Amino acid sequence: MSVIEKLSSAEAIALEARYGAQNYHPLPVVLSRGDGVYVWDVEGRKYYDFLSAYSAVNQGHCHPKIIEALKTQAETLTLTSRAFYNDQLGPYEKYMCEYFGFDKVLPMNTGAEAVETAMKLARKWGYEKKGIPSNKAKIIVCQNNFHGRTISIISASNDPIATENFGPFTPGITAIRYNDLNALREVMSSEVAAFLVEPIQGEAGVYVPDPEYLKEAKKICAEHNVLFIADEVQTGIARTGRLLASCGDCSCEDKNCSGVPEVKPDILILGKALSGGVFPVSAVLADDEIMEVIRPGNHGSTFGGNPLACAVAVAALEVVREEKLAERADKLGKIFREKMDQTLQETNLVKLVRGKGLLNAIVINDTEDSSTAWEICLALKENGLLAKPTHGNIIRFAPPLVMTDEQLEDCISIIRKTLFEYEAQM
Ligand code: IF1
Repeated sequence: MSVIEKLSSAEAIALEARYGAQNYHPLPVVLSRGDGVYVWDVEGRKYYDFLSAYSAVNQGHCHPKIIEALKTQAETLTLTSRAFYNDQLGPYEKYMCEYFGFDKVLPMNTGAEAVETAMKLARKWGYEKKGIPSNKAKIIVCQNNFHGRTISIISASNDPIATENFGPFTPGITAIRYNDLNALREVMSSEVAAFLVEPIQGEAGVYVPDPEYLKEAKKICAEHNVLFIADEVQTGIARTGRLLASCGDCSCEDKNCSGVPEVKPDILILGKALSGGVFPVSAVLADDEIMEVIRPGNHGSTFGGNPLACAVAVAALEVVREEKLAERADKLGKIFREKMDQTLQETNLVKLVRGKGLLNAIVINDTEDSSTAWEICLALKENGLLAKPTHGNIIRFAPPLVMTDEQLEDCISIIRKTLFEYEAQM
């Protein structure tokens, strides 16, 4: 008999409280099944998933094509380590490079690992190609960023909850204001190796920069021989209505285009939806001139580039193309923001709606330390839709991109109804 028996929600929550490190404060819902845009709790209640595991499940829960690839590869070969070649990695790397328009890919597992990889790559490039004096390389980041949880990455964070009592921190990181080109110009120097940026700041509350920001930032970096690194772990892979969010600053109209001629990052970081949320798969892409500084022994990971991950990622990327998910996200996102803008006129509860594609947020008309957004999320859950507040007064809305027009209409009705009911009982 399995050690894990069928539990009630209350029992499952009690077990996590008793035996799990308390590093999260989840919404009180215990999920046991997912299919497309839906998830079910252990009592059998059905919900729309409006978080998609923080944009990892862009292709929808348990997508049959991705699960089929997982099953087939799992029965064949799962892990070899990079001490030996495997027959999935080469074809995967070719597919990735052609798909995103880069010479080379470095496979890793989690988003944070891929960000770390990009930072190491940028530093090494800085010393060996740019000629930065030993141990002087600087990486520029933006205030209110979120790039992950390792010590070096939190060294770039200004969020006290993420950083307090985790020092000492990694040196060589300077934070400037996001969406501020002058700040970027001012910080440029012969010791700067790279500028690391989220094309849309996710954790900060889905903060969309001015049009042309990325394009201009890339230009400034190029003028100073500084690498432009796009962290598209959350924004990438069709979420924002383009294959990559950096494409949004480009004049090309092809939503599935991966050439990114004007704002092609020097280093591209991907994770999350690269596997459709099936398995931790992340990647760092760059052209030869940069990636060639990495030599055997410089970097690696036991699981990075494992055959199971490769097979799953190829299937996940095929789904994005076959089901035109970038176009769906673009179309549904426009409908969503239009309906939410209209809702804004009808209630005082919502101050602002912002986002791109299906990465959106509403700002609740209350302070950051209020419980209003949390209570609205509890009410949304009661009405069959799961979303999570961020920064106290912001609610992020990021459903799977496989949603139909009718399902989106249904979700908009649930959100409107919940907001109006909540306001009425205030
Ligand atoms: C958690 C937020 C989302 C990311 C970007 C790297 C990573 C992430 C741009 C690291 C991860 C997560 C992790 C998740 C919460 C979350 C998040 F609320 F913090 F901002 F998505 F919206 N770069 N984002 O957004 O990737 O190592 O986690 O695979 O629970 O901490 P990872």
